[in-house]
Amino acid sequence: MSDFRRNCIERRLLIGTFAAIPHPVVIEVTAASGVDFLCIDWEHSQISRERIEDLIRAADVHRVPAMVRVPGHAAEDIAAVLDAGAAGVLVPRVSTAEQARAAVKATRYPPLGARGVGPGRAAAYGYRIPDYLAKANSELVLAIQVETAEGLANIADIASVEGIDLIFIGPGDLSVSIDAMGPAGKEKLDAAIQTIAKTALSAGRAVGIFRPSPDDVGAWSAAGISFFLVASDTMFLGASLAAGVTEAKSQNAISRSKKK
Ligand code: 3PY
Ligand code: MG
Repeated sequence: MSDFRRNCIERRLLIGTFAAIPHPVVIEVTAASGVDFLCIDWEHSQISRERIEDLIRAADVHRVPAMVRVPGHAAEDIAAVLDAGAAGVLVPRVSTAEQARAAVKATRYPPLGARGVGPGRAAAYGYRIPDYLAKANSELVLAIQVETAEGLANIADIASVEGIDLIFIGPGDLSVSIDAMGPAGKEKLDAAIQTIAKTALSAGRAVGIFRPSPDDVGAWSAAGISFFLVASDTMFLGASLAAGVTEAKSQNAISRSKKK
């Protein structure tokens, strides 16, 4: 089993971030930051299928596991990123046990699933297909996102699907779906997150969540959540730029309103 999958399953604290900028330099900078893993976001960015392979390659240079959030449930997309060498997949908007079973089928080789065999990068372009087939099912992480009212209602059935490693909570979509947006919806949203986490943990699944900042990672880890995707490369870049510019402006002795 890969260290990444073992750490996920054994619920060790894992801190990662989303990669939304389609350039290998950004992946290398992110990988060198100390993250435990990163997740290339094909759902909510303009990263192309071809570019994903180069981004995974850049993460591999630093030996940082790179998983990919696929745009939807298509088996072809899951196969494409795994063939490119992704360490796992994150499948968004899983709302039923049937959808969870389809994700398992697309991710795992027989007898667990029905993934097709191909000479992609993951199998050393065909040189090591038997080696890859022997280890893929035990090495690849399958995380599914529960982030809809329907998914919340079906969480017990979803979490019981064999072959799923991790239930990942998407608080943004969940808040919209259950009508719990903004400060007014915080209590309702937190209760829904707790329900998903508790149910998934008692079904033996690890639990992950997206947080826009690291501020409450400690609080959510106390609820048994072990896998965190904290913000994204674009969000960290924006926050860091804004803080730097604000600081530089605050130090400037020249008044902006001074007349010529
Ligand atoms: C959400 O919050 O909806 C997400 O998908 C976060 O990754
Ligand atoms: Mg979402």
